[in-house]
Amino acid sequence: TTVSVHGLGYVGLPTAALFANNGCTVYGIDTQPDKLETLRTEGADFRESELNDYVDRVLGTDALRLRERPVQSDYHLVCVPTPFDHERGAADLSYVRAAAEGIAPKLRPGDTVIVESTVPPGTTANVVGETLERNGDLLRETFNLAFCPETVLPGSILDELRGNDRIVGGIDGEATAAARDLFADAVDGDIHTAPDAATAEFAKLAQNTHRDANIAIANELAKVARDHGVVPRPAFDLANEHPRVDLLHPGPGVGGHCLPVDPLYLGQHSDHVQLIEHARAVNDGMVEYVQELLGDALGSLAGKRVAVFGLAYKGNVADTRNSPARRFVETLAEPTAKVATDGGESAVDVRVHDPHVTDAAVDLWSESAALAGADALVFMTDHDEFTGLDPEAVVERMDDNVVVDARGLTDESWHEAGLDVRRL
Ligand code: SAJ
Repeated sequence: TTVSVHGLGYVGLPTAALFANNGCTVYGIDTQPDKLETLRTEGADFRESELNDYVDRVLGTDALRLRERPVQSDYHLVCVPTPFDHERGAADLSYVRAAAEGIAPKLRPGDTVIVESTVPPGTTANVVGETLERNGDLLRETFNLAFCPETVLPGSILDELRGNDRIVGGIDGEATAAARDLFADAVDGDIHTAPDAATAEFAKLAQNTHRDANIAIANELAKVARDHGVVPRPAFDLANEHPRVDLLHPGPGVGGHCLPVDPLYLGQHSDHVQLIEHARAVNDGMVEYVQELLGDALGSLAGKRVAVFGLAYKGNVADTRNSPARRFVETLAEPTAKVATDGGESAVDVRVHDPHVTDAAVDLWSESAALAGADALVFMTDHDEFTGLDPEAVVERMDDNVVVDARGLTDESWHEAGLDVRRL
């Protein structure tokens, strides 16, 4: 079986390796020559070493060949980005269209095109189907077209890629069966067939919307708990003792490139997204709430030095896309965050420390330099490194003693060390 994977990002490249490691001949296609060159010379560069080995094992061999342009294949998998265009309030499908335009002239009767990129319901049948038909010689009935969403969790991509169940939905029964055959051979999870492509597209968006809304209820309950003088997390643990209750973790908001945008795709052709939109707003508002906690604890932010621990969007990853921590740092550093004092304006001195992030546009400090002389320490990401911190050593380095813990990393010992901890 020959498989072309279009788009070699964090989903496409591991997916290409999956099929190459399972006996298929795979063409990894990416329109960026630089990316291909880097892959050829340096190999995979994920933060998951097992995944790098898994990719590197087949990269550059006959099993996984890198190409800049589409080639003929039994299967074409589309794994390109579909960012949300906030100005238009719609998904940007230009990369999906471009991939389909490239595939169309190579398509033979009986070949199968599978979309993996997250898209608004209807995109596979309409946008991709029409683009393939318009740019090639084949009628829709002669090739197979299906949607099969990726569900890998950044941080455990390899395990999830091989182990997760998959949903497949074709534009007809034949397409569903063809897509099912491909994945059934390669993954350990079950394959669930959807009645059509739009249902599969919807199911993917429903998964991330469900998670986003559940984090929103956790965040709202955490704020309400604090209003009642109740510390949220112990209260949540108790509530979760009930067999049908499963509150998620409150935090400084929801980042990454999936949860903050996927729910918005559902609003593209529907006027019934009230709770979904509100959940988004609650999660986005958490950055401001953490700032309020900090302001309340310090009195005034003017001229204060604040150590921010964590810039990544979640624990143990290096990714800062849509990160609440990044937004928090940017707003603290903004001129509006400067508070007028007698001598004029005095900015907040923000020192960010993140042991995972390397390529940030934000200046990064070592742990000890960030803490030195700090008035406050704010935990914005739940990296493992932070749970091991010794509160005695922290209080020693700091000037003042304020800790805002937006991730539930501190326990009683932080209070006992003399720190004024504000916990979300
Ligand atoms: N978060 C909380 N509280 C929680 C859980 C998460 O505040 O209890 C925050 C995280 O800190 C982070 C954000 O939510 O900022 C998202 O993190 P995540 O680990 O929930 O999810 P992602 O965005 O890394 O990956 C999600 C996953 N979707 C689901 O779990 C339903 C993953 O399986 C998908 O493949 C991925 O989106 C995707 O590509 O769509």
